[in-house]
Amino acid sequence: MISNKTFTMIKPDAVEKGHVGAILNKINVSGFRIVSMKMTQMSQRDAELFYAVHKERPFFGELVSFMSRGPIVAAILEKENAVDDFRTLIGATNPEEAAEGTLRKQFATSMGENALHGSDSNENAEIEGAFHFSVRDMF
Ligand code: 3AN
Repeated sequence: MISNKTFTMIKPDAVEKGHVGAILNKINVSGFRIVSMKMTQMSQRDAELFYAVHKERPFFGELVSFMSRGPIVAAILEKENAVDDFRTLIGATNPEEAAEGTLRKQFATSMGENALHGSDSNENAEIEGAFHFSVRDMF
């Protein structure tokens, strides 16, 4: 099934560097509608829960401390084929492998500090959106 929603976070590195406006503009002009959005900071526990699927990975501790070190911008986005189209827009996890014109190519600095999150499936988009937003914050 093709879902029309995905979930993203502009990560602490991109917020710290002042890239929020440029990233949101690129998201808008790429045809995504903002359904929900907020600036927030995840606690260490929030980050552990959000990334629980990665808890056995060697970079888990680094990922949790990075994602909780400063504010993020969390958003639910709507577009036809949202999950796949947004993954294409952000580019590969490793910015060195990210295609020209992608957000990670432009704004990410490393595998860990890679500027944005994008859900990898319709099911995870739903779970991740619900982690940050209640139904009354979806427009
Ligand atoms: P993506 O975010 O592209 O779906 P995942 O799901 O493989 O990538 O990884 C989740 C997050 O974990 C990444 N966004 C990145 O911040 C971090 N991460 C992945 N691989 C590494 C790594 N080798 N070293 C440090 N952090 C990593």
